[in-house]
This record gives sequence, C-alpha cells and structure tokens, in this order.
Amino acid sequence: MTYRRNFLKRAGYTTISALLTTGFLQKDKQNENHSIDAAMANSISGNTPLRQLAAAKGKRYGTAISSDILLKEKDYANLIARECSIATPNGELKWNATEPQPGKFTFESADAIADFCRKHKMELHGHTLFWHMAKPDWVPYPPTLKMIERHVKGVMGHYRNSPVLKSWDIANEIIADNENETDNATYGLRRGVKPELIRDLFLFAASVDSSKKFYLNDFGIEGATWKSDRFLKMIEYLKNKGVKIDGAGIQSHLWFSTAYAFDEKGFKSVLKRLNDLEVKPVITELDIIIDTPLPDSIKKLDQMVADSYKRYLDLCFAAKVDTVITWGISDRHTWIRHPDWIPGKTFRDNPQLHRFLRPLPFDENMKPKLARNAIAQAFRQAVP
Ligand code: 9MR
Repeated sequence: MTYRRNFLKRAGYTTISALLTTGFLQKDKQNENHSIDAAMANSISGNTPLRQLAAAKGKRYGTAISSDILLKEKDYANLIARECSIATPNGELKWNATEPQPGKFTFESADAIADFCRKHKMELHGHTLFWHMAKPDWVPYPPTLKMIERHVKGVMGHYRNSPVLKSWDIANEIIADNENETDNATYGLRRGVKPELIRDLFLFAASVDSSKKFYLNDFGIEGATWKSDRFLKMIEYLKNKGVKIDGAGIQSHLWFSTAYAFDEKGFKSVLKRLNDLEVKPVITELDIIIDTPLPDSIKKLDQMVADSYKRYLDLCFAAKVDTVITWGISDRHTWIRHPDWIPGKTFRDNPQLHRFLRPLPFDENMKPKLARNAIAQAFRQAVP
C-alpha cells in the first residue's frame, strides 16, 4: 500500500513535464532518426545478443533478476543468460532479505543469483544497503548508526571477494518526492535523514570494501525537477566531504505520453552536472509506461514504447552512459503489472487497459518486441 502511494507520486513527475510544450513521442522532423522504422526493426529482431552489441561499444546491458523465477522458469533463465552482461537482484540483497533478524545474516537467494552470474559471465550490481521500503520491522527509519555499521559490514563483507559483484547502490531513494516531505530544504532528504548519516554510511562502506563502485540511486531525476536538483546537491555534498561516490543510479521508471513532454533539455542538464561532478550516470531500473491517450492497438503501443526507448537511450549514450539495466526483461514479470502496484488511476480503475502495460523489451512469451530492437539499434549506433 505504501508502495503504491510511492508509485503514484512518481506520476507527479510526469505531471510536471506535462507543463512543457512538445511531446517526447510527437515526432518532429529533426528527430525522426530516433524512432525505429518497423521494417528495419523486424529485419534486425535477429540474433545478436544485446550483451554482445553493448560490449562492442564498451557498454553493458542487463536486467533485474529474481532468484525464485530463475529456478522455476528455464526460458527466463536462458533469455537472461543470452542477452545480459549484468544483473541486479530484484529483492535478494535488500535489508529485509539479508538481515531479517538483528545481526543474523542470510545470503542463500542472493548467492544463487551470484552463482548464476558467475556461470554466465555476467556482472552483479548490489542493490541496496539502505532503503526505507525494504527494511525489516525491527529497523527504524532512519536506522541508527550502529545498525547501519553492522549491516554494511555483514552484507558488503560477504561479497568482498566476489568475482562478479562490482558495484553497490549504497543508498536508495533517500531524496523526498517534494518539499512537503522533507525537513531539509537543501538536500531534500526524507524526513529524519541527515546528510551526515548518509556520509557515514558511505564511509562505512568504503572501510569495508572500497574496491567496488559506489552509487546513489533514485527515481524521478530524469529531468530538471525539485528532486533532481536535491539529488545532485546531495552528490555534491558527498564529494565535498571527500566521500567515495562513483556513480549516480538514474532508475528511469519512465512515463511518456503524446499529451505531455519528456524534459529532454532538463535531463541533459542533469547529465552535464553529473559529468562536472565526475560522477558517472548509470541507468539502473529502466522500464517505460505509455500514459493516456492510448493508441488503438498493441502494435502501435509497442512502437511508442520502442521509440521512447530509442530516444531515451540515444540521449544517454550521447552523454557516455555505459550501463543500461532494465527492471526486468519480459512483460511476464514486471512490477508494473503486480496487482498492488498497477500505476496511475486510469490503469488501476480500468483492468481492460492492463494489457497496455508493456514496459520491457520482451513479451510474456519471451519473444523480442520492438523495444528490444530499439535497444539493439541504440547500442549499434552508439559512439564507443
Ligand atoms: O520490483 C521490486 C519488487 O518486486 C519488490 O517487491 C519491491 C520491494 O522490495 O521492490 C521493487 O523494486 C524497486 C527497487 O528496489 C527500487 N526502485 C523501484 C523498484 C520498483 O518498485
């Protein structure tokens, strides 16, 4: 329930974009090369795995991955092994999964994913040490410094020598959604969280294993918003404190519509500010919803999703993004279709519209969609 509320706030981000004038999906002459031509798309639906196309440009493609589905569904496991060079555990590394009781750590399901990655020569992205939505009941928010220290030591320590785990979302979604939900105007941190606590969290992490890349991960920062500004200020604060922070996780749970614009200019400025801060942008949780007005067929919808992927990734690759992780790989398993989290009032109140929730590159049968081809084309066209 809380999660649903949280998601609904994400829609607020698109409402802000709605104030702008040109639609991300409205084709204009100058940008026509961003959209993928259907005939061409079909001809390249082909065989080269995304991981290979990405690697040719020095990049990585991956997905969020669930250990229980991995065990149950062979086609899911095979598809991920074929297409991906990196994976993020969907929930297996979160606090509620790794330390359900104080000081009692368990890594069975996360290790199953790490083994899968090792077997298929994939990297693993550690998600996440600190998140208000995935903590066991015994942990308050924010947790005490002592709890944080023990948790970070326990979890990062377990993967210190892992041959596959190369990066951590040290903290996830610490920025409030708007100014009414924070008592910290400068950094916009969720109520109760102090910048010093986040600094100490990063410092603990560095004292356990500084060989990994450290990210601050968040959503709703794909444009010039109140939130992206606070996110960037928080990164700047950490840099000024001499804290190790290598990357900004830009989740990219995106909503696009012909009725309102994507803040392309604002997002470019976010990427530029990250570049100035010498912090690498990483696309950590990409999926795309097309909001109303909906087209009259799934085919057209899939084309809109694909065009959105292409234009978004073209923009990212122009800013030298080298890692793209989608939040799932197939529409069979997307959090967006989970009954608790069906997004937005329109979709929630109209079950007949749920079939228009097709946010990922492969369909329910693990068949490639136009979105998969759009990702492939973006990798092919990227300048290494
Ligand atoms: O997709 C994830 C869902 O299966 C989990 O139940 C949920 C709570 O742990 O987290 C979801 O993943 C979220 C991610 O960890 C952080 N950003 C938003 C993601 C989608 O809700």
